[in-house]
Amino acid sequence: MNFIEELKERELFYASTDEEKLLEHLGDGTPVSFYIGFDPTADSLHVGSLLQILLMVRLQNHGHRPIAVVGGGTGMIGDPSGKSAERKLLDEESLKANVAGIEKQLAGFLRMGDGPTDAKVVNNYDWLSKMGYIEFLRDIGKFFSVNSMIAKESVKNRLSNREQGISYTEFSYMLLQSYDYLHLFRSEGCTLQMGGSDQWGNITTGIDLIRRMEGQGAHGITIPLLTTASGTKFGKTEAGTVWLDADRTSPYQFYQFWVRTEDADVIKLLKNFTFLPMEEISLLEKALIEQPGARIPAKKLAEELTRMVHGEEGLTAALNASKALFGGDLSSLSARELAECFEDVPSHSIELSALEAGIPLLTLLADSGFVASKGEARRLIKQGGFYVNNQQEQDQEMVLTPATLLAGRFMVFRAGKKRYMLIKTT
Ligand code: 629
Repeated sequence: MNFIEELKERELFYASTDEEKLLEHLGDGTPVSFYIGFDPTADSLHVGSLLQILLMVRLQNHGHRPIAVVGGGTGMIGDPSGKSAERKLLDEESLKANVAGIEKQLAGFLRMGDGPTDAKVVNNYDWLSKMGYIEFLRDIGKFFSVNSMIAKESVKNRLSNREQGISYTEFSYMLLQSYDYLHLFRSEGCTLQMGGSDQWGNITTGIDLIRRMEGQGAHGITIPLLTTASGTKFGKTEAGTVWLDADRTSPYQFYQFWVRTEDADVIKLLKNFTFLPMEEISLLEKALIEQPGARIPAKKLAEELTRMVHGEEGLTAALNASKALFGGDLSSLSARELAECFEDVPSHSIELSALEAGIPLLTLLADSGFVASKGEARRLIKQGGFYVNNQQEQDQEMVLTPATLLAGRFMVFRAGKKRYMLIKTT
């Protein structure tokens, strides 16, 4: 199956330059060098950029050569594509940290090296910063017509909006991205640029520039921007963006994001984000209809992606943490995982020094408000419905000490199947 067919089958095709020529180019037996750019707006990529990284992996699997461009230069300017307001400029120090973070992540996903289909990561600051202004206006600017620039979607939207205009800086962004493509065409033999559908204007101006300066054709492919069936923004939770960096979004939170995918979205996301064969996805689609409550496809999606981004270890940690609210073993969870799992349950703080002296269980149960009185606490324990750290506690006279603490900081009370309280030490 050719690359375009594969993209279409996976609901990943939006538009391309001449499809016939493109397929001929990709199918002529020699590796094609292609690129996707990522501006360093944060020190980590997120699930939206993950789709683009996987797109590079897909084409690399077809025997082609990925070039991941980190926009150390373009990131200083700010792409107006898809943005309704002028961007805040990042200071140099954060920019530098962001470039380093993103470079590292990209290299982790792609098969890197010096072979003909091995990937490389480059930073456009390296060539854009060397370009002088006069030289740029003379040699590059001459090939751009302001008349057609103002007709591009990214600029048009901001011109028709009186409050949110567009600065000359952002207006110039498409010239820089076009120059990148020309530079990579010349220095790397790069003949294909891909991106989300918001990048169409920037990609096609680059192709025009290559045609006019080099007299040769180059290609472009865009994929759809991610949306959810319910119209919410993809890749966001109440806690904000879902990042690929484990320090920003833990493997547990990452797993939870995917496992909560709505039924209406899950099959599309399996096609978009996983490398599972289509036959397997069809079986999951069947399971969605035949066992609607079991959430088999969402679990599979979460499992595949957590493993892809955080490894087998990250997946195991996420699965263990996901069982915490269902009576699972808590002893292996980190302080962070415990805090995240029990984020939404009531909590009560105690002094570590008091715990060191020993606190009778009945006293803490009543003081924390977990039960209304010591009498109620006695009844609960006697009936066998009380758990400390998900282990049944039947001793009414038990005295709590730091030995009971999880990760040196927490205790978890539970009544019956579901009612929890997190005890924190201070
Ligand atoms: C220099 C910079 C280039 C080529 C591209 C770029 C970045 C590009 C951009 N991309 C978005 C980003 O960085 O702004 N001008 O956040 C983002 N991209 C992935 C997809 C996208 C796009 O990284 O292309 O469409 C999101 O899905 O918005 O020489």
